[in-house]
Amino acid sequence: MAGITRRTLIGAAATASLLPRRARAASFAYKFANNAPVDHPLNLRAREAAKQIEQESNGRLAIEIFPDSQLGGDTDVLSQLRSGGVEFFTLSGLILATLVPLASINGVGFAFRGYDQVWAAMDGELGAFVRTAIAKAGLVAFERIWDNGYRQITSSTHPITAPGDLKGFKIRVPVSPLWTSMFKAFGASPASINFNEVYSALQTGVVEGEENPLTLIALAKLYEVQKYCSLTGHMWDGFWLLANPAAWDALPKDLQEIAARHWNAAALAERRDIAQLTAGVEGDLRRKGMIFNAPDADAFRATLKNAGFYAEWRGRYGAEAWALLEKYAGGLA
Ligand code: X2X
Repeated sequence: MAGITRRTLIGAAATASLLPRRARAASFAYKFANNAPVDHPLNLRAREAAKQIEQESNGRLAIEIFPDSQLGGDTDVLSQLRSGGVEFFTLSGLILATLVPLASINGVGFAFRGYDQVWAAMDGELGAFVRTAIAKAGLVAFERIWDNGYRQITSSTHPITAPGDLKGFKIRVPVSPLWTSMFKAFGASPASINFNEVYSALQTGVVEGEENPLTLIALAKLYEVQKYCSLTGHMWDGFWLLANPAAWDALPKDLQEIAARHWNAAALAERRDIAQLTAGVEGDLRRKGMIFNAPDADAFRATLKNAGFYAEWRGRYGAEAWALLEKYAGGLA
């Protein structure tokens, strides 16, 4: 009965004897954790979907959203999800890769040339291949991945205009082997830090820079502690919505259908929101004082190739997975 709260059980026990047998449908109160700011589209759409799920299920499935890493940093919440302390969690595939190595494949540097390739791959065979690996590791992943975005590098010390500017650069990266490997290939000094500690790590100068989509640089107010924004677009990152398998299996089929339908629709709506926000956010960040530059991606791709980065990761993911990536992104190594 993982995931059913004490409150629900006590409530159910108190009323069960008063109700005819048929009406004694179980009700479920589940938690949904994420690292995004309260006003990020992920949270707007998750709240909206949770409301619809509760209404359509006549209150049998109530989902409380915990935004902004309220339940802990990502690697900690991943443990809570696995143990059943949290029932739903959106997590970057690259961080999920600490458990499911294949899940970082969409983040291979400079692979996807645009959103057409991203959604074709993630809604197509590459995404299906990753979800199979996630299922084998014992977690439930919903079909539609949510958008985080193309990632850009910010810095308090200097803009990144060419690969050489990354040499010795103290950059925060999320906790993920692929991120660390990529920035090491550029000669940078990456430090693995969960998102809930990024603002203070930048503020206190523990690191000089970080990288994130423009929407998060704006919504998490990273512009307050960063000066430069270099539009490297060095990888695309998305959030898999995951469920604890025991909590998911405890739901009757009709509740599973309702939840899956609304979660997947919310992911598609969130993708549109991010596209809209991203279109206007650079202007907002400039007005807040950030200095932008747009370096040439080809030079970065060539540096990774020469460092053996693509060959190494092809070996780690395996030929089959790599062929699926290249099917959508084009030849890499
Ligand atoms: O930790 C980050 O930088 C974030 C919020 O983009 C991810 O979830 C990977």
